[in-house]
Amino acid sequence: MTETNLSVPEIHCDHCKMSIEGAVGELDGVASASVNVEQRTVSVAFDAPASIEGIIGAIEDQGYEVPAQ
Ligand SMILES: [Cu+2]
Repeated sequence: MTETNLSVPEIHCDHCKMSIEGAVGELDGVASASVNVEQRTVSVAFDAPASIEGIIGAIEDQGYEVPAQ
């Protein structure tokens, strides 16, 4: 299991939290996805076939920019 903590500065409310947790959480291989609104971070635990790139893509598909970490 890989755990990552991504900084997503555009996160600002519970809607962001629901959108991102929903999109990342449904990816194959993702065990858990948790947004911290105050810290503007997304914590993800995953195994293959999920990947960092795929997780970032899912967040971007929800309309959030994910800066280089
Ligand atoms: Cu929001």
